[in-house]
Amino acid sequence: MPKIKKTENYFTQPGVANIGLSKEDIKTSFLEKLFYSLGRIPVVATKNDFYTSLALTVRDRVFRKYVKSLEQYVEEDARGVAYLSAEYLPGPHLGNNLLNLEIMEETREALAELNLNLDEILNEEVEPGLGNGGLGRLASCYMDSLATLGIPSIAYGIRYEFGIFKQEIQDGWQIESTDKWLHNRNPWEVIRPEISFEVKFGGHTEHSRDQDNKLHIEWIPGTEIKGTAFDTPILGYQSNAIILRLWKAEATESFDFAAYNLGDYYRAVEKKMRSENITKVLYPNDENLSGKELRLKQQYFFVCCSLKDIIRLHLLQGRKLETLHEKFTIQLNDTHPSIAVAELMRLLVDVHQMGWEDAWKVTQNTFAYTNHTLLPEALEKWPVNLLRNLLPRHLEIIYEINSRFITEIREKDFSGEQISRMFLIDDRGEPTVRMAHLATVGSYKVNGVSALHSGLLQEQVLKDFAQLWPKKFTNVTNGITHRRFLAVSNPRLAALISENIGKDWLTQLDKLKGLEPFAANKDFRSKWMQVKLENKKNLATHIKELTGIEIKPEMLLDIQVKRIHEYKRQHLKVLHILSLYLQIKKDKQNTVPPTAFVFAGKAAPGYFMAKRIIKLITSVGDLINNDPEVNGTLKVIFLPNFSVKLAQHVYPGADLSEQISMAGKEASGTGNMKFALNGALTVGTLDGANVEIREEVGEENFFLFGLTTEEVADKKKQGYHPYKIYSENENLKRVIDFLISDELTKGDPELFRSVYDNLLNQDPYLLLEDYQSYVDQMENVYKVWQDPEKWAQMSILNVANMGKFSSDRSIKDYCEKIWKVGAVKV
Ligand code: TH1
Repeated sequence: MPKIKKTENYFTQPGVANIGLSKEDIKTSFLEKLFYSLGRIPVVATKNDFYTSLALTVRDRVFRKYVKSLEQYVEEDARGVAYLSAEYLPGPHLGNNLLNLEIMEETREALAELNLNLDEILNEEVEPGLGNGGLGRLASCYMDSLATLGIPSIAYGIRYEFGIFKQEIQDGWQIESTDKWLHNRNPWEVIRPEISFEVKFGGHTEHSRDQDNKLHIEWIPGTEIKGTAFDTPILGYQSNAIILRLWKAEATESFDFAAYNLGDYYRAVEKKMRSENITKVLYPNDENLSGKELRLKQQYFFVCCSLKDIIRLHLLQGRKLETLHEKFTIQLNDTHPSIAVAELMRLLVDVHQMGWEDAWKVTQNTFAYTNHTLLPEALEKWPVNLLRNLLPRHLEIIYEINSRFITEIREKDFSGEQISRMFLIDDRGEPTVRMAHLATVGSYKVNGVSALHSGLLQEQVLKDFAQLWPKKFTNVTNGITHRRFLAVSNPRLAALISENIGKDWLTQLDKLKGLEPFAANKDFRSKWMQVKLENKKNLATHIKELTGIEIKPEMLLDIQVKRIHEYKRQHLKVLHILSLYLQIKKDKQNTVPPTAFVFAGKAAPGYFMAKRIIKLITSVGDLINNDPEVNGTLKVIFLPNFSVKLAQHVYPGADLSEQISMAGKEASGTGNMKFALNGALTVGTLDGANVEIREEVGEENFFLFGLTTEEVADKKKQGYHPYKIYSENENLKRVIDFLISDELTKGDPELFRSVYDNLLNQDPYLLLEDYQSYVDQMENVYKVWQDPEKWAQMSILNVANMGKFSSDRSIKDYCEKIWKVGAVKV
């Protein structure tokens, strides 16, 4: 060990590695990376070489922040958070790190002196698509805030070799291809070969008793694989850095040595490949179960590695396992990591010989669980038979937890029906384990992600548990990092804001409130709308590049970007667009302001209806964009391959944000916050966080429509008859009939028959019910749009009142309400 007591003593020595932040320092480091790390000279270097050199330059500086943070955490023996999530969507790292290091301009100048353009280099970055949508992006926003706020923390996940598929549109249909994000290597990560753990699967258990009649249970696995850590530092703003630790599956060293010795080389290699399969690919389903064995393997694999790592870190500090819950809290991001409850019990009881009661106390006081959805198809239930084959010991533990839990609740005042509803095992039909119940029983806190959703969680899905343990339940409304989604992605608006109210909003988003008086200032409004127009020009250029379609930046940009799902009702927007189209074509009435409707989002590859909806959008687009009678007024665009990177171009250019899910279905939504933060007005239902956004910005600054959650429930109880609505609303009837018309389907009458039939017969998400109220509210939107001063005022007031939706606030809520963890400032 070198004699360095504090890293600071090292960094400040003269002549030590250049990690300075001046323009000259950056230029020198950048060239050093190009020469010494890549072995390149500028004349032959590619754009990617330049990107990699800059990324490595920046990474050094981020790691310098990280080691300092780590040193402090260790010194203070601080209580910390471990965040377990099967998904992350960090987005491009480079721009965000430059902002957080406050060297954006220095870097721009350093590169300019080398005749290089920073924006072009930023554009080279391929983002890690290690998540499906909101849930993964939320985890990444939380990492930004954890780092910024100086919360001792580490985030664990899976290093998928192939992230979310790449979406192309061919002939109007979604076509998937693999996402090779590691293709050009990943300069942000560092492999940690020394941090690796064995993970067992299959086999059976053996029960025996020792002389003292103490029961010992041994799990004799069928196979073993190895998980190795890959660390990516995530830097906060002017602050600490934390680690995102992702596990990659590999064959164990000794793997099938026997087969190899026998000369069966190919079999050995085949087994190696099978081990590596576990972290090959992200399951591309958002809020829908695949129920596949490999998915459960992924979940257990990363949970097992992460818990072993947490225990290692705990013991490394010279502590006892009995105090694990005092030093660590582990947050479960949905039920995807919930097998952790059984795994921690196994590690404590079987491996570390702790008694069941003590182990259960530690476990129950360590975990906290966030629920992100009430959709029945997204509530994880693993078949008992699958668990028995894959994780036989865990199944025994789950049965034991179940039986002790039932004994406990039988003593309370619960009906037989309630008790069986609370079972961890659902044995109506094929027996399954209800993972949400396992997570709830095994945690000290359970939270939903918006006020509405947390309420519904306690009234519906986990009602009996909320009655049993009312204090266990709480709400933490989601938030977003305004640094990425305003400061980095919308520099024009960020500059205008800072010029007028200073820069404090970067760390205290509430300060945006200071914009409120400016809403009445005509000069400011004009600057505000000028910024928006510039952003719209940018977006228009992007749209042209991606789709070939031209739009005028003065048009109303009416945007819906999110995963394609029936409950999110992209097809309700389509019905509205068709009603406008038919008004122009059939009624010869053209009163709509020129509007471009922009959609983007991926459909799960196996989700028939979602893929049809994409085809519906693109077909309506083809019809409208190519019809000279309407294409001066309307444009319909589907942007392929929605990602964080693309999102950062979209939000700044939006005028209108579509948040139109059926009430009670969208747990929170976070896109809604990103749009409003960038000055878009929202048309939306009282769903998820829309409710709170509307509360904050004021009802007069929000375009509301549709049934409430309660009204939805009543309507369904009374018996819902979409056909009746259809036959009584002439305008709607014309729109629905158009879905199967030759004009739209171009000779394939079956093309949208499934959509048509679904709406007329079931319409489970009440599109027809909410249709008229939506169309009416859109009329109102158009009225306000015709009054630019009014629109500008509303836009400013929206931004001014977004303070609540910073992920800094969410993380502070988690710290206070759940984690009881404090900041360690460096
Ligand atoms: C989303 C919710 O749909 C969304 O409303 C919320 O804002 C977001 O989580 C963050 O809280 C969810 N995504 C998934 C993905 C899977 C399973 C459940 C959910 S809930 C795979």
